[in-house]
Amino acid sequence: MTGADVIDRCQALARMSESADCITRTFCCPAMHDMHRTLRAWMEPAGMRAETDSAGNLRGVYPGQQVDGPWLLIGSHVDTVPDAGAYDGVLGVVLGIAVVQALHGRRLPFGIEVVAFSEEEGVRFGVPFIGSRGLVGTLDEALLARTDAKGISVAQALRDFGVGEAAARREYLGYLEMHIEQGPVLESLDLPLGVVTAIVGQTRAEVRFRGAANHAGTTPMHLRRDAMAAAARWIALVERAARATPGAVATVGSVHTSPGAGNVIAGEVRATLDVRHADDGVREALVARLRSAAEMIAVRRGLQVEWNARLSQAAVACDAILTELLARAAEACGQRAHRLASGAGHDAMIVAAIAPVAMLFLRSPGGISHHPDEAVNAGDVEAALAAGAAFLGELERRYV
Ligand code: HGY
Ligand code: MN
Ligand code: MN
Repeated sequence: MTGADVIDRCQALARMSESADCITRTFCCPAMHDMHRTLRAWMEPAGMRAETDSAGNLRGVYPGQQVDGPWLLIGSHVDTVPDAGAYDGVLGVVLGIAVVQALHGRRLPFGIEVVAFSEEEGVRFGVPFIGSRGLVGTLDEALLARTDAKGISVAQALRDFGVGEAAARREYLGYLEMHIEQGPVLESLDLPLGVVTAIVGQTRAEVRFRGAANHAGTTPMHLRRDAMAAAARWIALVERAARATPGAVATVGSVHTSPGAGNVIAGEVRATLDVRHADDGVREALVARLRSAAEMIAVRRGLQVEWNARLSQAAVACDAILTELLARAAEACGQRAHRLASGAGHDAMIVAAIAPVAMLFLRSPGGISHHPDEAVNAGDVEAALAAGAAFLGELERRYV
């Protein structure tokens, strides 16, 4: 396959959406059925047996030379944020299939499993990594019981989707995730590829400010308990505190207000919080500060605040040996393997609990991601494909 073929496949998958006018594909949505059907139709001619596991992940199994040999896991996620681009996650799955297809049926000393993780973004249930948690065995009862905005639980969503059995437990020698960088670093260096050294840690939470809804015309300013005004004050403070913490990023990306009318004081505001830093201690200290700031603002204004933790994911280092092999593979294909950390979260963070992980980044034109203008260059995809194939060669030399 060429780089352009891979891009065409990503574009074909982008048409599978919950929305008619943009790309939105959340966990177990109907469009995910089309997605699986299409991925299966690509996996099977490449020599893979495709199966859906109990967490809704599609797994393409390409056995190795020995029945009981180790496995290399390659993949990424196929869910998206709302109004997404065509490449975040999907590209890594399509590239994984292409790398296997390029073997033309040749068996390696290890099997390969290409995985399309069902959920990574945390959009539908507020908690990310449902797919990779399923694969590593940490999709627990509490997470299965979590409900979406319509009151449907994760377990029910999986039942409604019609998932398969728990997949056979495999021993993985490693996990390779190929992903767009989603930032400007590689483009600024004029480099097609990069090798990830570590993925920063992240905290996600939902913060609820509860005040009192009342008439916007008759309630004097000093007698209000305005949840919106409190939330606004806190959001401004989130930005200030993150700016004052070198290396930190903090985002309030979504706010729901109720009752939500122009002439009613907001009685309740639910805000999301996403905080990231390479140093877990710094991240935790910043989150603690933001939490006490929310409490102070609420107390001063006679409101209640509720802090619902959604995720506290430690920073994860990529495996030194696999990363070195990946860099060597990229260099053997004539690329400079620039090392960089990932500010975005990836399934590799979760898979790292059961296997050494390595990540290859592809340059993101304009540094744009989580946006419909997300793009990738055909030449860079071709370079990634070559590096992926060379990585299999590096592993093969180690495992014979
Ligand atoms: O939010 C993230 O970092 C990733 O894109 N899911
Ligand atoms: Mn993403
Ligand atoms: Mn992603």
